Amino acid sequence: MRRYGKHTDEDDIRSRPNRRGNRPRTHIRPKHEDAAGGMVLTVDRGRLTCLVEDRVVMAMKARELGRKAAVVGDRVALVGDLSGRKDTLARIVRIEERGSVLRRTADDDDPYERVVVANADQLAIVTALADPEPRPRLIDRCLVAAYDGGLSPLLVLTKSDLAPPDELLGLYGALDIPYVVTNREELENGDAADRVREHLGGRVTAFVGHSGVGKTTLVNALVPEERRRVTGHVNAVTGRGRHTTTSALALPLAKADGWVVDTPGVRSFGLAHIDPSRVIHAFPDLEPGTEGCPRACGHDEPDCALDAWVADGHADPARLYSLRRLLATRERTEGD
Ligand SMILES: Nc1nc2c(ncn2[C@@H]2O[C@H](COP(=O)(O)OP(=O)(O)OP(=O)(O)O)[C@@H](O)[C@H]2O)c(=O)[nH]1
Ligand SMILES: [Mg+2]
Ligand SMILES: [Zn+2]
Repeated sequence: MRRYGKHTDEDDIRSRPNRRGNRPRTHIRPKHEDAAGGMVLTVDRGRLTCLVEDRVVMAMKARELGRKAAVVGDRVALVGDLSGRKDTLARIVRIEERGSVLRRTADDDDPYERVVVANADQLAIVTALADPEPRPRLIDRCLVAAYDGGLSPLLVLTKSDLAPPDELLGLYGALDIPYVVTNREELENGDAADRVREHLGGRVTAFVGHSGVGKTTLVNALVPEERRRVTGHVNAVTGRGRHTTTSALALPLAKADGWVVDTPGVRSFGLAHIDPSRVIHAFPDLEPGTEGCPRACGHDEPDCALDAWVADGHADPARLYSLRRLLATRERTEGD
């Protein structure tokens, strides 16, 4: 598939040359032979910061795109001033088809779906081992969203200098999800970035998790100079004056070997858009146990086969508890 190629519309014979202020009078779209390919790095109200080749270019969406929104991670076609010089503004004339979409709702009963990031291949679920306390509930929800959106999960457990990872690894170790454990010292000597980087090559990885778990700290360790280059400031993470991230930001890894996307901390990861019958796919340790379930089992009924499966020692009871809690919250909010 051509992602960055030049683009010609076939139905634009009557449109005029695309001079400033000289728009075609019909619905016919102007020709964008000069369009260049770019990646949306961050969005601030109507302003989109894009990377075009190696230039950081500010852009706005062309009116012809209508209501379709470009989001972080989108591959777009741009025309106009692509110099990247101060006070220039390019136009986004096309949003390429998305390879994946990570969505969430604020809560399970919130009908408003937001796209967190487009085209991500991997979801790094960042959880601090302490400060803030780990909450498996959010991990489970992120796993559901990842599997549903076509992203593969990576578990990143931070702050092992404050608490040991054993309990969480006990819960998620059986899932065959790749994981990395990091701490303060390894952040400082570069080991944390190195170990995380082993999982990032050639992919677009979105970092999600509660506020304060260390997403930005880790992203900054992975791409030390990129944030400043793209946003013009460092967003210094210092003890008391900590900056909480307010919008998603995609940054290229060195040698064009993939991308990392820092995202704002979430309180919950609403799954209103996901069919409850798909939730079980995020519990691969339990899924084989559903073979003995009655048809259309909701997995919280008396004849659900999962109780026996867990009682026989095939999976951790805490995981069945997690599944049922997740299904129950989903159901309750759907009912009202
Ligand atoms: N002790 C310890 N502190 C850490 C570690 N990683 C990050 N921190 C600290 O945790 C605090 C929060 O880090 P951030 O990187 O801002 O967290 P975040 O996930 O980006 O938070 P939001 O942007 O609000 O979502 C900072 O004070 C970091 O210095 C770690 O491994 N160990
Ligand atoms: Mg942050
Ligand atoms: Zn069942």
